[in-house]
Order: sequence, then structure tokens, then C-alpha cells
Amino acid sequence: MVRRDAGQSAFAAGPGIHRGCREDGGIVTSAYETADFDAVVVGAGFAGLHLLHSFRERGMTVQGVEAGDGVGGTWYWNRYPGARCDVESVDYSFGFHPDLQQEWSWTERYATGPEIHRYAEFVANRLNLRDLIRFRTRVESAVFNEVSGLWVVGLDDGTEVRARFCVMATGCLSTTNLPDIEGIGDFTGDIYHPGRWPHESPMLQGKRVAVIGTGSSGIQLVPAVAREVAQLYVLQRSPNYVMPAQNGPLHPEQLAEVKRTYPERRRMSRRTRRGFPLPTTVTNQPASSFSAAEQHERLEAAWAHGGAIFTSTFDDITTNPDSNQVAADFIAGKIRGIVKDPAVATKLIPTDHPLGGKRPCVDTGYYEAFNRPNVELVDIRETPVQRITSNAIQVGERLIDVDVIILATGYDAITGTLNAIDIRGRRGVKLRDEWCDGAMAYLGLMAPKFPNLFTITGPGSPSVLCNMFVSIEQHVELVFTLLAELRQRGAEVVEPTQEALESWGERVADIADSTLLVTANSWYLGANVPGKVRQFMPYAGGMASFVDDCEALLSMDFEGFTFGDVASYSEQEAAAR
Ligand code: N01
Repeated sequence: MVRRDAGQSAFAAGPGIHRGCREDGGIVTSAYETADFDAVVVGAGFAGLHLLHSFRERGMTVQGVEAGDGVGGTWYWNRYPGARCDVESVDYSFGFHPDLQQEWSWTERYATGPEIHRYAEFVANRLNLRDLIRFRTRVESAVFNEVSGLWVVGLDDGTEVRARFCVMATGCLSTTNLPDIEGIGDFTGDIYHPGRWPHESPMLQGKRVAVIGTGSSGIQLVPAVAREVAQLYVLQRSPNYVMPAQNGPLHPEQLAEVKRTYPERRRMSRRTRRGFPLPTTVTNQPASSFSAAEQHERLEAAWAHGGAIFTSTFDDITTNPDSNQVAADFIAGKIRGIVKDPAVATKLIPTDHPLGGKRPCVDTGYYEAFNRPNVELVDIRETPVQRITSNAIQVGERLIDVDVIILATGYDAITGTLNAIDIRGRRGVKLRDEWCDGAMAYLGLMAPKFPNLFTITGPGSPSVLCNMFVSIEQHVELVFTLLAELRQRGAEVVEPTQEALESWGERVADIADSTLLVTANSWYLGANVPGKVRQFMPYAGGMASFVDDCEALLSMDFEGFTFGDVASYSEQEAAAR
């Protein structure tokens, strides 16, 4: 049964709407005959919020669908102690709406999870978006109907929504990766994943807690939890490179200056590799152009500045093994300087991947936490976890008694959530089948055989390698550029060609292969999920280069995209028979 909600398209419902142009000269409307909405947006994180606003601004009807009961996406789910952004707050925010950036004031250089979640709520309220969203509803399927040209989106309450455009704003890190450890189901204490942290934060005071996993989530959790608990065991399989945030309050005069210069700041952000303005500690020279003393001086300045931008201190850190080693050795020296027990310090120094090969972590007090008497590093690479019992984790022969286990074991990144939805395009082709040997979307946004379906920050876009806000905004703009072109051409559907997808995939792979990023067993490559195809998913050329690529292709008469009519699918079908 199809339930028609408030906000239904005037075009969908109105009598006499048949094939042809809308009265306002808008999009050809054959597909509207049975549509509930012009567009469905899946997910009410930041991408979803931006999309909902943008569709409505253009006079289109839109239905948002969100599994949670609030907005914020990642920041709705990740309520674990210590959660913060690792891009500076003033840049980790929307630039598309001048009022939003003037009205909101960040309090810290790197905002806490709760503050970012409040920002999401502010955006939703300020732009009046909540009424457009069906909360507590999960999308289970999205099937393209070649006759009507509509996406039929199946929801977990048994209803369907039909819309001409379907936009997946499902986030890159939303499907948790849970380890398959023998006996885990027998554990009688509490088990948490940071990405599904209870909204009523659990009381950890006085408890014995184990954190499994030392990626960004584990590294943020450890110092925050260490302060509360009786005993904390950090079960580390691979050490990571951790750079200090050098966090602190944002002073009113700093904020005022940022607000005054926001338009230029946002513009500059798209012209950088990482999607935010570069500090002066970043050079565009290789490490070899400096003496050893100068290198050290520059790395020291970058360390003092704080943040993952440390990995751009020299322009070849992620491409040249020698430069990478210089920066990695510097961090090793810092770890030895902070961590008092030399044996623990040695275990915390990464040896299995280059700096930047895995996502660099930004912390506040991670290494310092190992100087606390109630924190123990357990090297589970040396002595693996055997099993979990009702009240302990067995590591080798040792039983570690714990009350709580935190599985900071990451995510089935970028494709996990998309593959969990039964997405079917033309001729019933499943997206997850198309991606079974490697996932790629043209410009990270569209796949052949899936007309009018968009994947915001999908595989083949800079996404997680950049400031997510910039990645999202650029992709949302790209969606509406394509829709404007569709309207301009009087066409009904847009999709990329197979040739364009393949050549884009080659470009993405070539760029990744020219870096050291492909040499680490990272989630960028899907290496963290058993059975997942090993393929570098993000576009590693940086935001500025991606923007240039997109603009160049669009300026060549939308190279790689085909615009057409739904009727042509029936003709192709007939020809194929
Ligand atoms: O996940 P991860 P995360 N047994 O995959 C270990 C973003 N983020 O949630 O390296 C034992 O990075 C695994 O070990 P190994 C950010 O983009 C941002 O921490 O595979 N251990 C690793 O140590 C980040 O990169 C912020 O050997 C197991 C850890 O678990 C991304 O989210 C904050 C295991 C997983 O690390 C993911 O970060 C938080 C097993 N079976 C997250 N399986 C910000 O600061 C996995 N591990 C904004």
C-alpha cells in the first residue's frame, strides 16, 4: 500500500498532469503521473539536510527518510565519550547558506560530538526541514520502474514511496563492522560500538572496560573513558599515527574574523586538497628540499599547530617513502617523549603502514593516557584474542576480566550501507551485483543502469579524504547541475555511460596507485571487512583537482552522461528481445 504523506507534490496529485512540460517550464512530467514526490532523499545527516533544502528551494517536492529519530547522521549515532570532529569546526560546517554560517557560533576549535549534533538540529530547525522527513524509518529497497521512470522506494514499515529522483545520502561510515570473535554472544556484560552508542550514555564509573580497536574512534574514546573507569584495557591490533588536535576554545575575535571572511574561506576550501584553508605549516615542497634541521623545525611547527594537516607538512609525505619516513620518525620520537614506559611506547609506534596510509587520527591526550595507572595496552597482534567468555576476554592464555567491551572496530565504509539496500536499476540489475568486483560511481555520484539515482560522496569521489562538508556541498551542487541540464534538454532521465564509468574508475585507481595510500590495509581499500573486494574507493587527487575534473567534464557537453526519455528503455528492451 502506498501511503501519501503531507508535502505531496502538487504536480503528482494534480489532475491533467500528463506527458509534456510543466506550466512553469519545468521538468517534463510523464514520470509524475503516479509519483508521490519529485525526489526521495535517504538519510538525514548533513548531506540529507542540504538536499532536502535544495529540492524544496527549487519548488520540488521531496520526502526524506531517516532510520534514526533525529537529524545529524553520523553525529546522531556517534555519541561516545570523546567524539569530536577532526577538521576545524569553522570549516566543518555548511557554506551554502550565508545566514547559517553567520548565526551559528562554534565554541571550540574542534567541536565535540554533542555540539556538532546541536548544529545539525539548528540547521534542520532554521531551514524548517523536519516536516520533510519520515524518522524511525529504514529504506530497504529502491527499484527503478522502467515504464513509469520512477524509483519505488520500499520502507521497513511496509509502505513505498514513488519518486522520480532518488538520492542516497547514507553517509560513508554508517554500517558498523563487528568482529566475529568466538564466544562474543556469551558475554554477560555490556557491549557497545561507538557508532551505535546509547543516547543515555552508559555509566562506566568504577568499571573494568576493554576497548578493541585503535582507529579514530578508539583513540578519541580512550582518554575520555580512562578518566572514568576503574581499569581500561586497550586491545591494539595495529598502532596508528596520532597527531594532537591542539584543541582549545574559539575566541570571539577569531570567530568574528572567520565570519567576516567566510565567502572567501569557503571558496578557498574548494581550491585545496583537503577541503579547508591551509595553515602556513604546509609547504608545497618535498622534504628533500630541506636540511634535516629544517625538516625537524617544520615538523615541530606543524605538530604545535595541530591536526591531521601535519601529514601535508611536505608535499610528498604521502607519495615518497623517504619523506614519509622522516615524518613517521618524528612522530615516533614524540610517542617516546610522551609515553613513560619505553616498552609501551615501542608498541604504540606504527610499523606496518606509512603515515597517511590509514586515516591519520587526531587526539586529545591519547598517548598521555598510557601513563595512567589504570590504563594497560594489550598487544593483540603479538598475542591474539582467543575468545570471549561470560565475563572476560581471553588473550593467549590470559583471561582479562571485564564488565564492558567497546568494539571500536570501524565500519563497512562507503559501500556498506548502499549494498545493504536492495537497489535495482534498469532491467532489474542490482547495484550490489554491479559492485561485487569493485565499487565505482561516475564522479562518485552515478552508476550506469541506475537513472536518476545519485550517491552523495559515493565511491570515486574525494569524500572521506576531504572535509566532508565540502565533499557533500560539491556533490549536492552537481546533482542540481544535472537536474538543470535535464530540464534544459527536456529529458526525463540521466545516467552515465559504461565507458565513462570505466575511464573514471581508471583515473581514480591511477591516482591512488601514485600514492602510498594503497600500501596500507585500510578501510579506504575495504581491507577491514572480511571478504570485501580490495579496491581503493575514494578519489585521492584532492578536492581542488576533483572540482577541476568535474568542471572540465561538464563543460564538454556533460561528457560521460546520457540524457534521455523513459520511453527509450522500452524500445531498448524490445530491441534486446
Ligand atoms: O574505525 P577504523 P574507526 N579484532 O577502521 C581494529 C571516522 N572517524 O571507527 O587496523 C581486533 O579506523 C582495527 O585494527 P586494524 C574516520 O574517518 C572520525 O576508529 O584493522 N581489532 C582498527 O584499529 C575514521 O578513519 C572521527 O588492525 C580489530 C580499529 O579496529 C573512520 O571513522 C572519529 C578488529 C578500527 O579502526 C573509522 O574510524 C571517529 C578485530 N576483529 C571516526 N577489527 C573524527 O575524529 C577491527 N579492528 C572526526
